[in-house]
Amino acid sequence: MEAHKHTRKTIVRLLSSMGSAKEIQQYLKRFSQLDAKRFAVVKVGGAVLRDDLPALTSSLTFLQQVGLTPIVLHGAGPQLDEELSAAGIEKHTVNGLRVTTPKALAIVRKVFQEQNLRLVEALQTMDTRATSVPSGVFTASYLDRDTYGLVGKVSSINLAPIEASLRAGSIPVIASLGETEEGQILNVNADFAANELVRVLQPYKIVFLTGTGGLLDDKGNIIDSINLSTEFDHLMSQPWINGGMRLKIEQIADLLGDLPLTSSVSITKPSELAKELFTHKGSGTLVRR
Ligand code: X2W
Repeated sequence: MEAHKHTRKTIVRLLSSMGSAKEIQQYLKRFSQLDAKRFAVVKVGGAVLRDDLPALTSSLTFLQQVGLTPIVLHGAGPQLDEELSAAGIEKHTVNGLRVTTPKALAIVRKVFQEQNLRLVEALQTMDTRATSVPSGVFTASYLDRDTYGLVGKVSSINLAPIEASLRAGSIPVIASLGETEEGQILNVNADFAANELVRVLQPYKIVFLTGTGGLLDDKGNIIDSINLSTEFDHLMSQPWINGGMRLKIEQIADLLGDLPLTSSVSITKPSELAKELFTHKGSGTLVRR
């Protein structure tokens, strides 16, 4: 691995404002010992790319400077809303998924590519190695063509571009576009794509970066942690749990069931990524089973 820009000592000093030097060192050691593929998958929502790009790029830069390379997968929901609406295409979703017509797909492809390059270029401007992987990872099949149109579900994953990027110590930045065996590009929901990638890679940390920075309780406060084995039923019976959150928790529960017990899922915001990774207390919402 190439010489790091900061020595471990400087890093520990930097981080010690967040937690004790000892715990930070423990996490650094644990993460550096993992196979690169198994460190972390970070899913970045389109809203984060829109509203919080500087914090996102500095957090990812910081990880690279301590010798860690996360795998980044991003969405582009709000950007798609905007561009499709500007093109006069009305938004229509079923079960939270965007019904995608051939005319819409052309815009979906363009927007995904633009957003992908935007993040890669923002990283490269900070001298952070990042590789654009806008397609070629997810083989997909039609989810239900009659209902959703050109929307895919992941059927297999090609790790080659991700592995090549990791070998070079470069952050793979992946868009959630899929492609059928016949070469038809399909629109894939970025959370679904992230979940499938995680199932294949079995990483230690799975982090969803969102605008809210965690799951919110009835008073709008971030829930620190959820232990699914003891709290799932209670949580699901709460009247304030809305549809989107219910779906997210169900998806995470499902995902955790397919992962080793050492893996955890958290939802936080870009500026708190290091705190989430390197401190016991973490940040945002930690979900465990
Ligand atoms: C999503 C893909 C983008 C996405 C969409 O068209 O909005 C489907 O709904 P976020 O920002 O992570 O939500 N695809 C099929 O998921 O982006």
